[in-house]
Amino acid sequence: MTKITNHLPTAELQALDAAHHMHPFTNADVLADRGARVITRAKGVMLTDSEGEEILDGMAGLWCVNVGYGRDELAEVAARQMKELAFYNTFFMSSHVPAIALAAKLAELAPGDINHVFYSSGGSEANETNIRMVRRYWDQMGKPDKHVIIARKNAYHGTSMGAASLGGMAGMHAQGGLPIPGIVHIGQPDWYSEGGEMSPDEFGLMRARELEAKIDELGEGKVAAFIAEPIQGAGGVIVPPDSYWPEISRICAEREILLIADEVITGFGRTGNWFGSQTFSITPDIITVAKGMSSGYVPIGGSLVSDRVAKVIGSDEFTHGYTYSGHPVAAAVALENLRLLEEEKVIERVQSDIGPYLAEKWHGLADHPFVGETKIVGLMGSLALTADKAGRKPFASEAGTIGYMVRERCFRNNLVMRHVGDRMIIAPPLVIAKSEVDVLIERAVKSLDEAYKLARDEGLLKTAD
Ligand code: PXG
Repeated sequence: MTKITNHLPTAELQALDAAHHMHPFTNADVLADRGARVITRAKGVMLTDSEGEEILDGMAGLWCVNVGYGRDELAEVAARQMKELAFYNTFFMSSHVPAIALAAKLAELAPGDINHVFYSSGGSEANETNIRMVRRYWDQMGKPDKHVIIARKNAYHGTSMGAASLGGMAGMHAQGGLPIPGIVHIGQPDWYSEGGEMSPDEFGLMRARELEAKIDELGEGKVAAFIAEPIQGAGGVIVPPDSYWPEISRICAEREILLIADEVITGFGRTGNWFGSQTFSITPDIITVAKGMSSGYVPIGGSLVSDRVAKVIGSDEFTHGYTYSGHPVAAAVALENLRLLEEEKVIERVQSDIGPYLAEKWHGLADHPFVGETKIVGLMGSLALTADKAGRKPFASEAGTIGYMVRERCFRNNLVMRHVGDRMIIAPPLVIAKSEVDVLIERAVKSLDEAYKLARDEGLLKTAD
């Protein structure tokens, strides 16, 4: 066992945590009963907990630690920037060097005519900006009726009022009176669960054409924008069929609506390019970014905006902004993170080396009796658990029961692999080594084997009919 830093015993930490700390998306009573796993430090792709256990982080924190943990370069830049200029705002005709330098770098990296950034502290805030920005854009264009935003079921765009409304998670809409007015949802391109007898491409076209039908139903004069993640992340790493994005692009080109690509997860190398929009040949007007922008070392996000939209928005005062828009420490760390991604050729490696290496092993899991489908793009992958490989039918048990069983086994086997319903998902740091990929797969197989036996013994290997 490795030496652990001096801190309270785990049980005491867990008791204080349960007594005072309200966790996101957590039933506090269950947490109090089981106790949180307390992570104390991390290096590369490995986490260490308060018991000294070493855990392979197959989720890069929360889809964000792209350059891996423990990078001195980022810590040093943060310390330097705090000493030089810890904070200044970007309101009232002020600016500062880190915000300026990062904006210029983002403009260089972003695709097409996307050359502007409106900063936030994370993805939810950036999507709040987007809602106000696209509505304001059409107001300024003399079309104040174009305010409706079309989003998708099972999308995740954050948890603030607007962002959670854009999201298509029923459980979130059920809390807090959501969605807010002017946001509507169409179906998601999840062929495995919803494609029935259609081929993936037929289904992809069908789901894309729901956008066209929705625009017609509402009237083009009412629709401001369509928002979508290139690959749904929190929804279960749903990779759309090949036919989907080209058809969405056709519809967006033919209709007068803005396209917002939410790249909070797919940005900064996750799919093997700087942006998922490049991987799928999407031409958005706005890109939502956060997470990998700073590799999660500091909170920062933003809306990357096209020349066309920025010109209109900039022609009058946009009454919007956050105290921490372009925070100097966050901006300096993000800039250094982008330097690391670029100079160490991390993204090229995802595309042509570690990505294909992981993909081959990941697809190998399709032979496991528990696995119905494997999907992976760059370093984000998912697998569908099943008791019926050919029929793609869901389990008879409540959705997520089996996924949770596998996740529990992973937890015990020191692998962070998440479940979304009965899909398992991974998104490791982009710097993961081949030997670490081997460990990830080994622990995943062990966990699948154990959970499969457990499910069989408990009579849970049954499909719903
Ligand atoms: N858009 C997308 C596509 C996201 O994945 C957000 C916006 C919101 O970002 P902030 O920084 O406000 O959290 C996200 C965040 C999960 C999980 O369970 C995913 C996210 C956040 C928390 C949990 O997979 N994604």
